[in-house]
Amino acid sequence: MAPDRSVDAVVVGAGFAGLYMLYRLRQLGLSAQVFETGTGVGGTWFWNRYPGARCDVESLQYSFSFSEELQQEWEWTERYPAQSEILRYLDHVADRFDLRRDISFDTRVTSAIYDDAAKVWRVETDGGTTITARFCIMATGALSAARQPDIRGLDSFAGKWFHTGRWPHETIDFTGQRVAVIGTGSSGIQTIPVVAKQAAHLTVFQRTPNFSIPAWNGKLDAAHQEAWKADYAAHRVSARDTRSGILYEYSQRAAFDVTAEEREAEFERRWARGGANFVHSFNDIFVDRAANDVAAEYVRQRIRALVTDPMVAARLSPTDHAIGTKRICVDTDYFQTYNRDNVTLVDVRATPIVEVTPSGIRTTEAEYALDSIIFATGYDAVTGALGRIDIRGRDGIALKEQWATGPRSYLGVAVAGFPNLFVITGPGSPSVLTNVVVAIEQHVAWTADCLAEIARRGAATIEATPDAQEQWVAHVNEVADRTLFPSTNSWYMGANIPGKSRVFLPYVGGFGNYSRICDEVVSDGYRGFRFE
Ligand code: N01
Repeated sequence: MAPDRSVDAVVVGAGFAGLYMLYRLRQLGLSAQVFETGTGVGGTWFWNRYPGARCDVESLQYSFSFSEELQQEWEWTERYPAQSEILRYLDHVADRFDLRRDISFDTRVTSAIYDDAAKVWRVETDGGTTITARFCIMATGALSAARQPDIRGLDSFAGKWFHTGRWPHETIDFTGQRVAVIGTGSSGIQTIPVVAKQAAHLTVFQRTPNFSIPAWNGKLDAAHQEAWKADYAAHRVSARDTRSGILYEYSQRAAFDVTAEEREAEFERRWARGGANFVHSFNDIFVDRAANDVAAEYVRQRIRALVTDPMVAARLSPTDHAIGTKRICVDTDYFQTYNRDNVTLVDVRATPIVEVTPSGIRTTEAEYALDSIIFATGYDAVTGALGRIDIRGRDGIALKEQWATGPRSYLGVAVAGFPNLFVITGPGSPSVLTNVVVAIEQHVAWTADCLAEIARRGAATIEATPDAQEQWVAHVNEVADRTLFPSTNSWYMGANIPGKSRVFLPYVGGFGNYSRICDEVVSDGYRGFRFE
């Protein structure tokens, strides 16, 4: 079929990644079309409107650095930004840089097929549009493909049900209702305390307890914001040199280099400061089980102190995984919420959910009458959004088939056999282990520079070589195997999706190291890539 239109680049997604990519494409003088499923910009932050939704990276760091004017003019109000504030920020970015005119909203890309003869990507949408583009850039997000577990009987439920990652736009008021939350990851842990305050009764269905550190969120001090902004560029440079793209206090000491009292004091200090900084208390927490155990035990001790009922405290205490190997949660009053009279914790590992009935949820032990069910059951992470698009490279090979035994990419941004395809924060890059805005800016800038290089060389395409890809995949796995991450059944490992291969999805070698590798690849004449 003849395409409706032809552009230089198609971008899929208008979240942080898609917006910045569009900005950079325009700077290169390239024509671009962005497709976005939502009716507005924001990506993950457009959809995650659940009560309590908030970022656990601090506002002043979880923001774009590419425009000095933007970072100076935007005023953050809280230490950790609420979803509504991030969305306002992204709306402001879209308006300020006049980005909307190249974005088609309410449009899902269904396929992207490479035409080898014409050397273009043929992109189709659910609205029936076909567009061709030399470059296809996937800005589809690592945590955007919401996962709804297949629980028998859900269709029969007479009440309402929601997924945290696909929250409706109207205000949902749970006042007076009997509400269930299924799932106790970051989303569940944020929404539970807020919903508990509204609902007549809240029942939490927990399969695996999680480690969580208090956020101690609050209003951002104006003087602090001003001082930070006075030195913004330098803060950004320092952040980019760290392991996770965030200015945490990364300890240089190992847990057993200090006495038990010093260790305890360090955990106390970090707990009092709040946030994910806690897991950097010592530099061996992610690699040494004994070091990890002492940090984990400190948190369990805190849970026991916060939760009045010792049985409930025990149920809330994680013992099946090393702290940090599932994404550490950051909360406001999470554990204390279980001291409320209107909150019940159900351990669905001990008494699994059998079915949803018209009036509620039935476990192997009891039936719970409900008006609403909230699924905080997570995502088909990192590869899920790509898997929902029919992406085919040379010779019609499907990305999904090529990745059936685990994703294979070069630097997490390019895939052998898929010329001129770029994946922003793809598998095999630091992505979800970092401040994702920092990771996005680095990938987008790298991609933009690459497009400029293609033009300079007068090349038609760029493509990762199979050898470079295999070496990168081996390196990604080798680095992961030096840590405790693969020991845990987490979404980082694809373990939350039935049938998904067990591979550690992101690159754990550290953001600073990773971006140096990307720069070296470039200064080495795009080592591992082939221009045609
Ligand atoms: O998802 P999750 P999430 N029956 O996969 C449970 C980011 N994020 O949306 O562990 C019963 O972590 C599942 O149990 P188990 C952040 O990176 C950031 O909470 O598989 N339970 C688990 O408890 C985060 O890590 C922020 O045994 C079921 C939960 O559902 C990532 O997004 C806020 C079940 C899913 O937890 C994902 O977080 C929110 C079933 N059938 C999210 N299926 C901040 O910045 C699943 N579960 C603060």
